Amino acid sequence: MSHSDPNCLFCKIAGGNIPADIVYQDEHVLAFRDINPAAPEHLLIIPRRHIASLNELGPEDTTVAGRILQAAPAVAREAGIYDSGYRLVFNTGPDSLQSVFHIHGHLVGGRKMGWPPFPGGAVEHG
Ligand code: DGP
Repeated sequence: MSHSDPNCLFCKIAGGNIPADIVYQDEHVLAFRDINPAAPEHLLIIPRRHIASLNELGPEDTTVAGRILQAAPAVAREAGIYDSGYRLVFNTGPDSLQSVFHIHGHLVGGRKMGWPPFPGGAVEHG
């Protein structure tokens, strides 16, 4: 399987074919500012390799999955929220409203957040 999908927006950003405000990059991952920020600081951390979602992570992706997590503190430092705190969210599948099918961790911070993270807070089944 190819490591890049020519139709994937985030593969195009990783390949330098679409501009982005990149704040961190290394051999395995890059991080750039979300075009539609949901918090004062909102970065997306993506693997260079095309993986559609957490549901498609395979055993061969163990290293890159770890690299995404390991990049988070460095990205938070670049964004100035290493000490104040941040949250890392991976929307996966329809209920989460995932809209770009190339794994990305939303690293958000720069303000006090609520928990639970969804409006209402109550657990509703069905
Ligand atoms: P999700 O809904 O979890 O799949 O998040 C996708 C995010 O990607 C969303 O917050 C907006 C962001 N986004 C979409 N298109 C672009 C783009 O072209 N550039 C940047 N920087 N962010 C984008």
